[in-house]
Order: sequence, then structure tokens, then C-alpha cells
Amino acid sequence: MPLKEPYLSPRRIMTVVLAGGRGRRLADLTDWASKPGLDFGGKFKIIDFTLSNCVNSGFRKIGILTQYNSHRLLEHLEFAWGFLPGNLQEFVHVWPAQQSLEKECWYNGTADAVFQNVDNIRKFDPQHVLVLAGDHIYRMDYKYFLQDHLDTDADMTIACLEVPRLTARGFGIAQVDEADRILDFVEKPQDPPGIPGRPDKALVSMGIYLFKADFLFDELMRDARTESGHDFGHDLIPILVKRARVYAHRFERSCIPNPLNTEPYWRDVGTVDAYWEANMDLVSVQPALNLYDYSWPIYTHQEQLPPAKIVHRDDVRQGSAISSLISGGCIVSGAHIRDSLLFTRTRVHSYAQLEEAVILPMADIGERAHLRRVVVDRGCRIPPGLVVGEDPEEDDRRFHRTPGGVTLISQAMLDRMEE
Ligand code: ADQ
Ligand code: ADP
Repeated sequence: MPLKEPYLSPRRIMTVVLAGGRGRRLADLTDWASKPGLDFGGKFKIIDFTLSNCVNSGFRKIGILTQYNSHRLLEHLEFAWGFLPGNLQEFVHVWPAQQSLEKECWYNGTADAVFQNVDNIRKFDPQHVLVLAGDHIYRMDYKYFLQDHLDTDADMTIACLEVPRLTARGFGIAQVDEADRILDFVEKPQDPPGIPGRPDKALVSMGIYLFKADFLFDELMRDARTESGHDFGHDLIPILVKRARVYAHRFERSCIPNPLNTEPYWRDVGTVDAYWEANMDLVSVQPALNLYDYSWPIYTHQEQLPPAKIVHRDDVRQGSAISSLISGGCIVSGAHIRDSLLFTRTRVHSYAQLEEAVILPMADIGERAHLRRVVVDRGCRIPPGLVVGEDPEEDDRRFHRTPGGVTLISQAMLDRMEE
């Protein structure tokens, strides 16, 4: 898709990434890291997808707002995202919470988080400000988003996606006219309104916003002076659509195509089920998310690790991994793995069997353990002989079993089991 002329350089855009949310519905997975800092896809962190989109699109003035449990995220950002050349005015800066002189509290909401960093943003004199969430998985060229925003002369543009109406409850819903101007916006309604003429679909906000810079600063100031939850979705956008030019940008126009699957890919992996499914998709024959597109690389911190090793032991008569992704530093010995994703540095010992398993980094799977439909948290030491995925009630008693029938296992749960 060619860009139209005249086209504004992404250098005039300041990007703000909201990376402070906890992700409570991910249970123990976010005990030690906020959701943007959570491992995903074998070797990445969730935030790498958003930041890679920024860098690949040419939007390279980036400020990240962190808050909850950010230690592991900060460590990752330092290792993985320090490579932009500051002397070309390209950077990933981390703006810690609690830095304003007037306010001593943590951020009160997403709009407040940006408001408290307005001085940091203004310093770069941007014409427009791109506000992103650090906890979504998708591949998007923000240049086309910017193009639409400029073409409509919008004060604010919201990236939107059509989804089945009944799955739209957890999102902000936009209602638009023929030109895609947003006339109404409701945040997370119980009964999401459908699209006129297509009542089974709803147009949902992806939580990705472009603002004219001065408009954003004025509106944040106005919001700060009012009693509100200071949240973009709940408080600001429903008001802005009534008195400003707010447009929807269709994600299909800017999403990076995947030859294996034409469905536009965007996931908010907010629950253990969604997390498991998004990881398992990568193992499938035709994944909806293409990690092997080297024209749109996903950057991350590469640990220096040896290749994965799979040992077939003659005495055990097994040692194989079928339809699976096995990351660097793993050793699978005398075990059988099927339809599974092993992150880095995991050991799987003899007679163990894994099926539909998502195993986060540095786990150790003991001899004869049988795990099916699980997410195993970072660093778990699975005791020899443990069986999970056969008796739902037993799994629920000892671990965390999801509505989708996935069992999450964390080290804290394993420790409790031993007591
Ligand atoms: P949610 O995803 O529920 O809805 P929210 O929990 O506010 O929105 O998180 C948005 C982003 O901000 C996340 O990346 C989160 O990590 C971050 N965040 C949350 N609180 C923060 C804080 N105090 N400081 C810094 N960062 C913070 C939003 C929109 C919906 C839209 C969905 C799409 O409100 O309209 O449909 O995103 O997922
Ligand atoms: P088990 O198969 O009973 O789980 P081990 O954990 O001892 O036994 O691992 C067995 C196999 O794993 C070894 O025979 C070897 O092939 C491989 N392995 C273990 N550690 C290493 C290593 N550091 N380098 C290369 N291969 C290793």
C-alpha cells in the first residue's frame, strides 16, 4: 500500500507506551512481572511486539510508563531496547512513576499516567502523540495509522477492529458514521452495541490512540481538573467523541499481512486461557501470528544459549519432540513432547510426557511427569511422577484450573503441595 504525499515523518511523533497494568486475570503468571514483562512465544516478552512495531514503522522516540511490579520489565528493557542511536534522537526511555512534584501518588488511571509525563513529551516538541498499550500481541505498521489520522484531520484517531459482538464485552466499543467518524463510545458494556446492518459484529477499540499533540495536552489538563477515574476508555473518550473530531482507523489497513492466515491478528492475552491459546497457535501448522517474517522482525534480548538438544535414549526407548517449538538451551532427554512450546533453558527428563504444554523458561520437568494442557511458570521444578491433565478436580485442588480446562502451575503452588 503506497503512502500518499505529503507525508509527515514519524520523527515528528512522540510515542508513549503504557506498561503499568498488572494483568490480574493472569493469576500467578504476573506475580513477579507486570503483563508487558511476561514471557511469550518461546523467547520474547509481550512488550517486544509493540516496541518492534514502533521501530519497524520508524516511530523511534519512545517513552515507556511503568508502574506495577516493573523490576523484571526494566531489566529486559535495559538489555533489549538500549540499541537505538540517541544522537539521531531515537530512543526508548523509561519514565518511572511518582516523578511529579505536585503529586505523590501512583498513577490514577491511563490518562493520569500520560498527564503526569506531559513535560517529558513536550520536551521533544511533537506534532502528534501515539499512545500504545505494552501488553498486546500484534504486528502493525503505524505509518498507515498516521496517514489516516492526517487525512481526516482528526483530533484523535483510535485503531479499531471488528469482532463477534458477544466477545466484545471486555473492550471499548465505537459507533461510527459512513466516514468512520466515531459518534459514540462505551467502555466495556454488558451488552455491546452491534454494527448497523451487521448486528452480530462490534467495532472494538484496540487501546491504540493517535492525538494531535496540543489537543491531547489540553484535554489531559481538563481531565486532571475534574473528578474522574482519569482513564482513557472510561472517562475521556466517551466525552471527546461528542465534542471533537475522533475517527476510527481500521486495523486491516495497517496490519502486517501473514501469508499463512489472512485474519488480522491482534490479541490482548489477558487471561491464562488466552495466553495458552496464543502460545499454542505458534505451534499449529498454520499459525495466525507469523514469527518467521524477517521483513518485520520482533526484536528482543537474545540470551547467548546453545541450540536445543533432543536425546533419544535407547534404554528408555524414547526421546522426541513432534509438532513443537523447542527454544535455545533446552535439553530433552528420553522424554516425549508433542504439540508443545518450550521456552529457553528447560530440562525434560526421561519418561516424561508433555502434550499441549506451554513451559516458560528455566523449568525442570522431572522423570515420568505427565503434563497435558498446562502452562508451567518460569523456573518451576516439576517433581518426578507428577500427573496433570487427567483429573480436573485434582488439578483444580492443587493448581489453578481455568474455565478453558488449562492448568496453570507455579512454583508457589508446587511448594504448597509439598507442605
Ligand atoms: P484495558 O485493556 O482494560 O482497556 P487498561 O487496563 O486501562 O485498559 O490498560 C491499558 C494499558 O495501560 C495497558 O497496557 C496497561 O498495562 C496500561 N496501564 C494500565 N494502568 C496503567 C497505569 N496506571 N500506568 C501505566 N500504564 C497503565 C483498554 C481500553 C479499551 C480497549 C482495550 C483494548 O480502555 O477501550 O478496548 O484497552 O485492549
Ligand atoms: P535423564 O535422561 O534421565 O533426564 P540427564 O538429565 O542426566 O538424564 O540427561 C541425559 C542426557 O542429556 C545426557 O545423556 C546428555 O545427552 C544430555 N545432556 C545433559 N547435560 C548436557 C550438557 N551439559 N551438554 C550436552 N548434553 C547434555
